[in-house]
This record gives sequence, structure tokens and C-alpha cells, in this order.
Amino acid sequence: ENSTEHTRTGGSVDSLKRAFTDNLFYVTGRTFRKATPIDHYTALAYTVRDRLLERFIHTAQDYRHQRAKTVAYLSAEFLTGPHLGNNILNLGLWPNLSQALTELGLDLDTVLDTEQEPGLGNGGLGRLAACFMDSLATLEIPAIGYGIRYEYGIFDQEIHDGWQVEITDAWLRNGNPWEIPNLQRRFPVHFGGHTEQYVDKQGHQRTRWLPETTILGLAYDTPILGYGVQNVNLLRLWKSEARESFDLQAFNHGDYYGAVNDMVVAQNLSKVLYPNDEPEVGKVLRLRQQYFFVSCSLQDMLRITLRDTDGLDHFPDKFAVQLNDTHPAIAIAEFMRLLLDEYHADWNRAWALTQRSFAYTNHTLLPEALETWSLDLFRRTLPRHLEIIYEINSRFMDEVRMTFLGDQGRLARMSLIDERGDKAVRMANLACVGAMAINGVAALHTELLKTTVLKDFHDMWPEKFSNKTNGVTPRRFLALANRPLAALIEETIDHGWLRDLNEFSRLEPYIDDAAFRQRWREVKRIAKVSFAAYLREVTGVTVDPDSMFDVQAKRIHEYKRQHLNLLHVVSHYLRLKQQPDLDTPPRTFIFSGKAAPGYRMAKLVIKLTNAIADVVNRDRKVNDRLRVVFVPDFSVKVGQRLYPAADLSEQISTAGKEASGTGNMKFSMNGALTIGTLDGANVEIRNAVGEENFYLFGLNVDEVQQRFADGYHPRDVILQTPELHEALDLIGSGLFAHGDKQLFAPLLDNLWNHDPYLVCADFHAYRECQGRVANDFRDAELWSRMSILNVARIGYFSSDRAIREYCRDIWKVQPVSITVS
Ligand code: 26Q
Repeated sequence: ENSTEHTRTGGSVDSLKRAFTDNLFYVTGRTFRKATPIDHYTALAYTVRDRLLERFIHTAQDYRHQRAKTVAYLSAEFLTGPHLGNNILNLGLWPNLSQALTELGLDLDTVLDTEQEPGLGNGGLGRLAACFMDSLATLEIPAIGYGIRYEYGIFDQEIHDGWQVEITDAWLRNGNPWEIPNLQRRFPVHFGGHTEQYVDKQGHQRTRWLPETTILGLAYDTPILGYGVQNVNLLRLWKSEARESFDLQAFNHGDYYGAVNDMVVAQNLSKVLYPNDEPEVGKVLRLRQQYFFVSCSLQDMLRITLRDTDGLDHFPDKFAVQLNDTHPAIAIAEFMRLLLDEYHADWNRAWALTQRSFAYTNHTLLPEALETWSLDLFRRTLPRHLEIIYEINSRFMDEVRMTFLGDQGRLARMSLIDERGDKAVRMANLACVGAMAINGVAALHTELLKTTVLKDFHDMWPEKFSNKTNGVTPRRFLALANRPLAALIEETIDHGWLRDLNEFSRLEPYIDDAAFRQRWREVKRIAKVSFAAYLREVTGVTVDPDSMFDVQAKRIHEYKRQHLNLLHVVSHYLRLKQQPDLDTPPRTFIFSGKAAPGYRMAKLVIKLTNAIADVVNRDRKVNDRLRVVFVPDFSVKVGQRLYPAADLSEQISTAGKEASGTGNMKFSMNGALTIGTLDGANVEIRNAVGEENFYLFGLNVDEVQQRFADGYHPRDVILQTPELHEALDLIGSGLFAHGDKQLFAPLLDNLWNHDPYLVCADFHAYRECQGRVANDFRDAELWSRMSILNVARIGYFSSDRAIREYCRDIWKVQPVSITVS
């Protein structure tokens, strides 16, 4: 090898070894002998980062010189998962780095495992943003992800006595090699105070905002490399800081303690991610967080626009701004404010620019999950924005009146202000009015949006609506997570699939190849054995890798119906007890997921899972055929271990409640079969993989509506479903609570008397369907065929496809190829 190859850029085994050793010494300040695993990780991360930087700089330059239109993806969450492995894969350095480390007496997988993942998101929405960043870079689309650099991400979950305990997530404790603080990029952000009118020198009537406080946003940049390309996009996260102390002194009249207190308040803004995946009422810090990152991001985009174009009017040619749900929807009002008050544009010009620049993705159908802010709190925090929203609303209401000729109900429903009871600002309405495009995240979800929660807006502007079914990145969720499967696929159809997942269809003929099916099973077994080892390490529970791994991994929510799964587990347990000779394949029921800290029912579901596990796993009569485990602290990292090991994927939400789901795609991509309802993207997954390769059960959306319309009485259903009745009674008996009959009463009472998610109504169909699953699983050849077909036909659910559609239909952006000599 070329011994003069540069230590900071070379890709040969020798230069990688040299670079690693150098970084170990010069970055961590440790000798090789004294280095800890964290030092190894840090040294390797810098070694890889060095190899990104040149491309990073080239990319920024080329995008600028080509005056490329850029996607600005605004999201309160980016759940990226660990960066190191992904960057090694995307750089094509895997073989050489792994050899380099081996030669140094280290193991790549061990080093990768040391990374503390940035948990800057709750679940699906944050992970989608990360998959989209990966695909944008891979497709060579200029893009910036804008968000918040939370110092504490989603809490770490520990299980104490079966209960969830939340531990703060100090993900930055060992430093973060991936971020580059860009301390010259700082913007002021204002809060509170009041507004006043004045007349400027040209005699124009203008508004001035006299805020109560001003803080700063500092940019922290993380490079996002595409796979097999030279493009490196930017994830720019804002950290809040107090202004310099001389400012504080001036404003606080020498009140030192007051000044210090203001600094603490300012720094608190980006301190912690809200761990709810539904809006919580009245949290002023959350509104401030949203406004904070949106304001910094828009100021940054305006700066770039003025730098690279002939003026503000080119903003829509320079940026397509995507709002990831309503969390950044305040951008509509902030963009208007910046144009009106800072750049002195007139209203019509400002509004036209706004309506050409923004697009809005909705991620929920639950009406209670649509974000609103109390008018009072909003006025106190953002007085100028409230005025602007009133003005937008007054003009918009005129438009509605004209379109629907004084339909009062419509006016009240579409108003940006909810005037009933405690008045509130409706963020979804603001997003719909300000955006040029509105999309749902699965075909069914988009249809339901048009007919339910956003119906009025669809009636008014049908042309704004389109569907963009979610997707996931096959780089992380297949190539990285499941190297044995990726290797088998590569051997079979070559490697083009990582950039074009439709290539997977070439696997289809291999269903008839017995040797291939055999290898397919071996690959699945490798993943299961390795997951079993992990389980033993973190829970102490031993599981049989030859049992069926039946997995539900997602946030704990009543609508996702983990309790339906648990009722099946209990009923399965009862059956094994009653019929000891029953011929059924051994099963391992695996649960994983976090509950929002204030969501009592969800936390009780976790307790119930662990309580059932405790009894069942100790019961000698069944425990060679039945195990139940709760995997603590579900995360991207845990997901990467879990998806490859699953035989069966549980996607069992009440029809009409899950917007899309993306875990469903990750499981299927790794060869699991799905048991699921006709909800979210399940519908499209089933159509793609074929109905004979998907275990469908339960009420569909129409039937769910009908059921409620007819008057739903879960008690009647329970009394007519003996297996359900028995399972509920067994839980009520105290068997899983050391005799305490009250522990699970809130859950049981809810099911008997309300059951808002139709657990009881769907139980029988679910249990019956699980019977078919068990039957089929015993036929290993049949199962393998179905498993292969799931992978062969999953190509559509790549986030690359989703991003291509956004680019074509909404953003109107083109790829820009980067070549670094
Ligand atoms: C809002 C305001 C205040 C506090 C918290 C929130 C908040 C935070 C996170 C509201 C919602 C979320 C997250 C929602 C989410 O993850 N939705 C999921 O998005 C996925 C990607 O589109 C879909 O696949 C899932 O169906 C949807 O549930």
C-alpha cells in the first residue's frame, strides 16, 4: 500500500491503523495501553469523521455555486441512532476498518456498541426524520435538517420490580465526536413583552415587537453522508444560550443574581426533549422550544437566501420548507413576522412567499392529538405572532365565507382560533392555511385525513393534498442491522439493492430453491441466537432460539393495543395449562417500548407484561413452550438487534388509529411475517407482499365506526367470548400480582366498561389468527417461502422511494452530484 497516503483521509488498512493510533493519542490523550473502550470509540469516530470532512466542505461549496434548491426539513425530533457504523458503511470502509482494528487487537463490533445513541426523538416521527435525512443524502438532494440539540434526549428506561423507571439520558457525557459547533452561526430569539405601532421614515405604518427577553441559538452541525455517494448533507441542531454577560448587565441594571438566573433560564430551553408522543396541555417551555428552533432556522435560511440569490423574493426557489407535523408550524407566523417587521415587506408579498415555501406533513388521526396552545399562554409568549395569526385568520375567514357562503359551522371549525371554552390557537389549521402542500403518511391515513380531521381544508383546497407513504432506510435497518442477511442477499442478487430496493424483487424466484430457503433459515437463526444472548445479558431470561419470536416493539399506547397481545399471551398460557399435550410450536413473546412518564395506563401495561413474564417463565409446566420477555429501554440500537430476530411482527392497532407505522416495514424487511389489522401502512404492506403472506385479522375502519354507531358494550362481548373472559378473570384473580386483586383493576375496569380501542371486539379474531400463525410456523418450508416473499416485495417501503415522491410532487428539487477528486 501507498505509505504516503494521508493519515487523515486514506482508506487503506495501514493509514486507518495509523489514523486510529494517532487519534487515540492526540484526541483522547491516552496511550494505547491505558485506553478504555470509550477512548477506542472516540478515536475511531474521529478517524471516520476526518474522512467525511472533505466531502462535507465540497458539498456545501458545490450546492452554493450551483445555486441549488435545498430541502429544509424542520423537525422537533431527529432520532438518528448511532452514527459510527452508518458512516463506516456509507464510506465503504467496513472491510478495511474491521481488519485494521483486528490487527490492533480490537473488535469493530465491540467499539460500535460503545456509542451512546442520540435519542433526540420519541418514536416514529423522529425516526422518520432520520431515515429521510439518510435518503436525501443518498439521493444527492441538497438538504438541511433543522432541529434542537437537546442536552437530554428521551429518558433511559429501567425496569424496577416490573415498573418503568425513567433515568435522564446524558447522551453527551462522553462528548460527541459527530457534532461541529459552528459558533459563528448564532441568532437572537425573543420572547414575551408587547408590540407597538410606529411610522417609519417613509411614512409607513409598522409594528415593533418589544420583547421581554432575548436568548441566542448556536448551531451544532452533524454531517450526514449518503450511501455510495460523496454528498454530505447537514443536520443543524440549535442549542440555546444566554447573551453575553455585558448585555445582561446592561438590561438588568447591574443585578448580578438576576443576570445569572436569566442565563440559567436561557440554557434550559434546549435542555430536554419532551417525552410524550402526544401533545401535553399548557407546557410553556415546549412552545418556547418550538419557536426557538424555528426562529433560528428561518433566520439561517433568510441569511443563505440573501447570500446566494438576488433577494428575498427568491426564497421559494432556494428553499422548500417541510414541517414535520405541527411542532414547527409556528414557522408560518415567524416567517411572516421576519418579512414584515425585519425586512419591511408588505403583507401580500410576504403571504405569497409563505404560501409558496412551506409544506406540512400530518402524522396523526387522533383528534385529541392535534396540537393547540391556550390563547393566554400564546399571547404571553409570542404577542407579535398572535397578532399575525389574527390577521392571517381574518383574511382566511373572508375566503372561507366566500367559498362556502356563510357556512357558520365551517367558519368555526376552520378558524385558526378555537373560540369554544378556553380559547386556543390551532396549529394544524395554521399549517394547512400557510402551506402549499399537505400530506398524510400512508394511503389510508391520507384518505381518512381528507374525510375526517382535515375534511374542511380538503373541501376548500383539494389540490393541496397528497399521500406520501412512509419508508425506512435499508442501509441502517438491513445492511447495518442484519449483516448475515445482507450478505446472503448480496451473494444472490449482487449489491445494487442498497441504492434501489426494488432490486429485491429478483429474490422472488429463489422461493423455489430449497438450498436458498435453508440458508435463509440459517441467517434468521443467527440473528435469533445473538438476540437470545443479548436478552440473557440484559434481563437474565433464557429463551429458545428455535421457538417462534413473536415481537411487539413500539411506544406503549392504548391504541397500539399491547394489552390485546397480552390477553392472547394469557389465553395461550391457560390453554397450555389445560391441555398439557397440545401440539403447538414453542413461542417467545417479546415486548419492548417506552411509556410516556405521565401515562398511567401505559405504565400499568408494562407492569402487567413483566408480571405475566414472572409467573409464566417460572412455571415448569409450560416454560419449555412459552416465554414472555420485556426488553428494557427500546431504542434505535435495540431495534437494530431486534428486527432481524423476529419471526412474527405485531402490528395490531385499532383500525384508523395508527397513521402509518414504520416498525412494520423494518420487521418485514428483515423477513418477519406480520400479524396485523387494516391500519396505517399495513394495508399497503399487505397489498405488496400478497394477502397470503400476511396475517390479517380484526375490524376494518368502517366496521370500527359501525361498531361504535351501534352502541358498543364490551361487557356483552366478554360474556360471549369464554377465552377472553377467562383471561381477564385470571388477571383479576391476583395470580400475576402476588394475590393483589386491585393492581390491574384500572386496566380491567376500562376493558369491561369502556374499551375505547375495541380490544374485546377484536380478541376472538386475533386469537383465531394466532392459531393460523402457529399452524403455519410448524411448516418451516412454507414459512421460509412467505418470509422470502416479504423481503422480495418490500422494496416500495424504502425511504428512498418516499423521498423521491416528496422531491417530485412537493419540493420540486433536483439532485446535485458531488465529486471530490
Ligand atoms: C407535541 C406537543 C407537545 C409535546 C409532545 C408532542 C409530540 C411529540 C411527539 C406529539 C407527537 C409526537 C410523535 C408522534 C409520532 O411519532 N407519530 C408517528 O409518526 C410516524 C411517522 O409518520 C407514524 O408512522 C406513526 O403512525 C405515528 O404515530
